[in-house]
Amino acid sequence: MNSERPEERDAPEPAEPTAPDDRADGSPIGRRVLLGTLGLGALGVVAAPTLQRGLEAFLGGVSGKDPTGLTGLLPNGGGFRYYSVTASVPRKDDTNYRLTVDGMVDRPASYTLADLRALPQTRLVHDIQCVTGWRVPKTPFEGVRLSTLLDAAGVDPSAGAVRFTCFDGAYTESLTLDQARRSDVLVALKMQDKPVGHNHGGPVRLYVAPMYFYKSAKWLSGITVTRAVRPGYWEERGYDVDAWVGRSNGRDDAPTG
Ligand SMILES: Nc1nc2c(c(=O)[nH]1)N[C@H]1C(S)=C(S)[C@@H](COP(=O)(O)O)O[C@H]1N2
Ligand SMILES: [Mo]
Repeated sequence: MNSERPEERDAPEPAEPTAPDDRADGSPIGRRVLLGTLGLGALGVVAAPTLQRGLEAFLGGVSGKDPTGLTGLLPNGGGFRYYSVTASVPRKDDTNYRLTVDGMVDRPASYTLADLRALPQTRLVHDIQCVTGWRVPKTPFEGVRLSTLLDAAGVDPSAGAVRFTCFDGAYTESLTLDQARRSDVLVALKMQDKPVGHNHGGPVRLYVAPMYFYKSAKWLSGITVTRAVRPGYWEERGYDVDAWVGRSNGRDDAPTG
């Protein structure tokens, strides 16, 4: 990962679907040419806000360049970038949100938001670190420890991992059971002391404090206990399954958090 990535900057993003690499040297022509060859250039300009994500997710997949940083669209005051590998995500709320826990467990379960709020809540404050370089210091997350849900489900002794699925229909993540049982891994209902908003993966996202932010799956809908780790969305595209901040993905200079 080089340090020239535009997602490390706070400048507003242009409305046109140029890619980070194009903006880095001030010359968007490369990506426009690529869009043209796909026959999507004009459409991309008209429908930029929605289409950009799908396009860049796709282009990121073929270009192989820091794909987790390509879909950042809306820098805000807090320094976050919103990411989604899909063009749109359904909204879920108190009426229709469910989190299922299944797989190698004795007691599969389905939690509503009210169910999750009724469980003990843990608040953590650490720095957030995206693997592409941007970082948000001291960000509070609050929710139910993943270990609480795993204990409630009764994990089969021969299980070794946990797989996470999302109601965007595309993103997946995974942890080993040892990682999943850490006290700094949450099923988060709050971020920055507010309910997790839709763009940040609400109403419920995973929060894996010691790892790069791509582990923190947004729009969490399923927790499946499995025998072994199955690489997640970005991990099938080259990122480390063990995403410890500062110890993976070729970086050893990352700040703690
Ligand atoms: N479902 C889903 N979860 C996801 C992603 C995504 O595209 N889809 N992107 C990941 C990456 S690469 C990062 S850096 C963070 C971004 O979270 P934010 O949008 O709240 O800043 O979410 C992670 N979780
Ligand atoms: Mo990321």
